[in-house]
Amino acid sequence: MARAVGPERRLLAVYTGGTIGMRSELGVLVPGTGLAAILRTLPMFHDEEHARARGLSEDTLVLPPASRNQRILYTVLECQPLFDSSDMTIAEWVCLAQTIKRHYEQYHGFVVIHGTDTMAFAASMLSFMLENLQKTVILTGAQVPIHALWSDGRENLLGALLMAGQYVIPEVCLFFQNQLFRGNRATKVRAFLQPPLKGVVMETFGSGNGPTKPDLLQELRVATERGLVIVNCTHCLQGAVTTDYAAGMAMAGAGVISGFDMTSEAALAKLSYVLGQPGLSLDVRKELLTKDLRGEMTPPSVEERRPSLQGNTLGGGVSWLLSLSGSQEADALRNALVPSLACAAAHAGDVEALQALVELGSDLGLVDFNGQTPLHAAARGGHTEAVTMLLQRGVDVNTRDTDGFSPLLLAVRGRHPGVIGLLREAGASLSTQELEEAGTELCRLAYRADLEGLQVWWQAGADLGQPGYDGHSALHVAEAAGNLAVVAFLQSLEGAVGAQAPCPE
Ligand code: ASN
Repeated sequence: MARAVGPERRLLAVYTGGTIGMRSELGVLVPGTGLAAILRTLPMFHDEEHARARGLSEDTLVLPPASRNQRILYTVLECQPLFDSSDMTIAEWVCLAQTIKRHYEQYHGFVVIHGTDTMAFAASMLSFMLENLQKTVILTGAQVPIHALWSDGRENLLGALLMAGQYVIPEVCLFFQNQLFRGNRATKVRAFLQPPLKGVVMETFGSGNGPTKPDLLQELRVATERGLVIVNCTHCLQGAVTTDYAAGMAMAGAGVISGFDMTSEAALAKLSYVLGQPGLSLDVRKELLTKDLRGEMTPPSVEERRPSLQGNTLGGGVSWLLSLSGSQEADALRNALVPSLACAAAHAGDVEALQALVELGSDLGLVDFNGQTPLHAAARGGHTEAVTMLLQRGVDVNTRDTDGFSPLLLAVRGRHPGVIGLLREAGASLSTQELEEAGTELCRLAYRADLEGLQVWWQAGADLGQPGYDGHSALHVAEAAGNLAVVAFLQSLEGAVGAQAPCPE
């Protein structure tokens, strides 16, 4: 990937349809024409003054300056007909590839505006069809129409235009939610696992094995850390979910609960039953799911239960460290390994392992390769006992990792109110950078009526009136989306917008 040079970069934006340009007709969303006309009215997509001064043709739009010496000009080519991408087939993607080929010489790069349902298929197809590609091709789209008050479409399309305009990436890429993916390495999973979903039954292969793609496992991990309960059932008619394979172990490592030999039907009923029980903690619910309640499953006997790999590795690692003799080399090795081991122990909530490290004379305030202390790891994992222990040992509550994130921010992301409370009492506060970046996230939560998500930000001391990237506040977004509970919550905060959770004494 190289930075593109030259004062003007010309892009072709091929608009194939998708939610980004859809309109509501008789209560359903249908592909909408005239995307270029909408973009022309949005200052973030068109600098009319510059276009006039430069005498640009009617069909050419120009972005406001993103860098001092370069302008990105683009033309929207609207396909006919426009598609909901679930109606697109190989024939349409061949047509799309031909369109890019026809205009290849005229433009520096290409943005394909596409529905999200089959965007990953389209990107994969194009990556094979566009042979010897020397220019950037980026697909993007949205979950919400671009003309709505809050829409991810504006961020996505602007990001795609900027990436395609400013960089030469001779590949088919996909840009979504601030991330650039290789086109044939993307999968649509995002709406999946998001609130208000509380539980999921997953059907996997063989003895509970699934793909071990790091991005998929990361999505699962983030969801389970946020409190989503995921039960893993095999789609095979016989046998049970085990951790015999690395692929199965990866699922367990991501916090997915084994459904052993339960049928998916029983798992769904049990999950609904357990989640519906009032007043239970998340841990108790998870525990119930692994127990045989009505003869629905055969949990392994105690002897069969193997300690988790994490436990083994940690326990083994710590005792091995303890056994190292005091030579200079051994000490150096120990010092190098301690921060990572301590973070792993903290992430697993393994207070005993942390204690063993302390007895070894280790400093639990040291940072690992990501600049994280064990407090980051324990906060992210939601382990109040480990957090308490680390705070008592004087680990700095406001250390920022290499991304600038504090333990408090990780606890907010993981939605761990208990940990947030402890960190705030110990004097943790979100940095200006963390607070500024919260605005867009708050709007997203308000749009999704995710009250719990907003509450943890408030508990962490964020200003819930912080505007998102387009200047709207969470309250505006909640009002426009008709999310009354969120509106009531935001208004109930002292002074409505702008209120902050009091910092504990
Ligand atoms: N059904 C839409 C499509 O794929 C979904 C979207 O774009 N978000 O065209």
